[in-house]
Amino acid sequence: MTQEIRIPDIGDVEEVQVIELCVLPGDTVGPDDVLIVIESDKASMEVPAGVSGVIEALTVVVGDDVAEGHLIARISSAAASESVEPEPQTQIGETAIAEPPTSDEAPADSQPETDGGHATRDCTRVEISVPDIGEAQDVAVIEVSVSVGDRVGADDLLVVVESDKASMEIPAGQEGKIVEVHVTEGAQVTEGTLLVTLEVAVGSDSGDASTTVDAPTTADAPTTADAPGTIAAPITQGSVSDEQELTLAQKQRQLPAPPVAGSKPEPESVSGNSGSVYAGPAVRRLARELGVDLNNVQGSGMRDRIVKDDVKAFVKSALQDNSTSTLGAGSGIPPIPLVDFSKFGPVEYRPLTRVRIVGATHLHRSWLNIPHVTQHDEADITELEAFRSSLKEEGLTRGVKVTPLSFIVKACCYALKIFPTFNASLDAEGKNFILKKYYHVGFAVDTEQGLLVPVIKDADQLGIWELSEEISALASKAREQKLGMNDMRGGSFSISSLGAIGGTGFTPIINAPEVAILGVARLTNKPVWNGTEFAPRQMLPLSLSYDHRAINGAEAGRFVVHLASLLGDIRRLSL
Ligand code: CAO
Repeated sequence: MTQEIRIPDIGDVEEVQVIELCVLPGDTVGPDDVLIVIESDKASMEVPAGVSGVIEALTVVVGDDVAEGHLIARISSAAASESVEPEPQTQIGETAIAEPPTSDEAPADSQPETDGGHATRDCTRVEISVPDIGEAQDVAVIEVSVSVGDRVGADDLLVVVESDKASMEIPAGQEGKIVEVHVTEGAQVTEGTLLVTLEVAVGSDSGDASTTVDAPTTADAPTTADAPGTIAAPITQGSVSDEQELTLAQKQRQLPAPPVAGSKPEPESVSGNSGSVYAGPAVRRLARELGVDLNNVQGSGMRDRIVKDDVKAFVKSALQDNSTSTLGAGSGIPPIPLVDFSKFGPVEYRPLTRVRIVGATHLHRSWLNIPHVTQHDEADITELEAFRSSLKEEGLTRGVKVTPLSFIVKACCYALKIFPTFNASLDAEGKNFILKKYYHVGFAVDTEQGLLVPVIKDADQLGIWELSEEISALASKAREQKLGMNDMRGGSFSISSLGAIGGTGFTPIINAPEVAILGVARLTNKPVWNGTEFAPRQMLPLSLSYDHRAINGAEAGRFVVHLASLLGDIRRLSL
């Protein structure tokens, strides 16, 4: 028989939009399986099938505007029925468009046709009571995990009870909908005390031998018209002493012994972590699924027992912490705690410029992704400086200032040709070098807005005058905020020169995805032993940071020694 599934009562809202299709034609669905998700400007709702069967056709697509009664799907089902309006399920944390119908106002086809208040045409009510609890006379209800209207699966926890020796979880044992909850937390109960009334589809496994699991049609279904099925709920038990003979209708899982009043619960292993936690199997299962270490969760139940809501609140709070902290989180990196500095003295908030924010992200990414090592050395540039001085006059005529940087760029290009893996990137899998056959050298410029790295294209093909002009032009453009994206793209190696400022060495951060960067510190006059005597030499500190995944220390050492030798004898730059 084909059943037509329509949009249910959506309250005051006239039209909602289909935002998700959760099934495809040919899919087999159960009553609780969601067919589509609809959304108004206030809430989203899941629309379940309401019946079991196979999807014949979906009659909506994502983006459709639909109203109450609109046909969603046709389901071929063994159960005889006419058009079905499934009960909407409101998503967690969102406002309902329409209140979900209570058991008394459920849609026509799922509404029990009462006979004596309990029997239905295709549903029946099952009373779930405290099962055999052995010798324990009275046990306390320490957790009620369901409310009226909740849909539960067979494994879903209804109630947790606790004696002075053990705690027991009482699951539903079958799929259905909670229509009455008869106990509250703290209540004393004993074997046979009525806990919950569940409405279950006839044909589902009620635990009653007269109910047939595979009998979906009304005609085949056994009638339970005169009395509600009453079953003792299956339980999962805690560390019950041997003399307690508990009847366990279903699977048994170990619970920690409940704490003696005022004492801590027994330690229990959670996901391989030892810890003293007081929580039942369902909570532990949820914690395992979400990767939560229960040792970190504060229980809000009786005697600090951890309940499901505590685990959910813990996850929510952890997610919020990660998304609000700008100081680093995620990837298992503990975030730096935010401190209210105004408690210690006056403070001022000054926003970072966009250049700084973008730069910070880039630097952070590189630092976190690349194992950096820095190799330090010194180049004797006494002869280079003498030559540079000799160019000063000509430079004035040309209107170009030649600084050590132009020679350093030139020397780097030479060294990169000898050591091609420094003018490279690693591929995504880290299994190949991508060797670049061009030499585009970026250099850091300190601007008011922050650090910018313009790129000298084909630096290897430029002479010292041209390099000096290019450096000066790009640095001016950077300081005037006139650099275009093209001026900063395509670098294959970078240089950061702090020589004009000072310092004896530093660790520059690699300009990823490049694999190396040269830091240059301030030139100093030093006495250097020449084999016979100490002579004053102009020594330039070099600091090469390299990606240790791509470059070995020995290679880095050779690169820097070679670079220093080129700078030490610039005649070699013409070879
Ligand atoms: N040792 C000693 N003096 C040096 C030197 C060094 N290593 N490098 C440059 N100088 C001298 C220059 O010769 C020049 O002296 P004169 O005016 O007497 O000729 C003076 O310092 C100023 O040079 P400059 O800064 O104008 O030119 P530059 O080519 O050396 O540098 C630039 C250009 C754009 C790189 C530089 O101005 C700059 O912005 N540097 C900062 C880079 C930076 O912030 N790096 C850190 C990034 S990572 O955190």
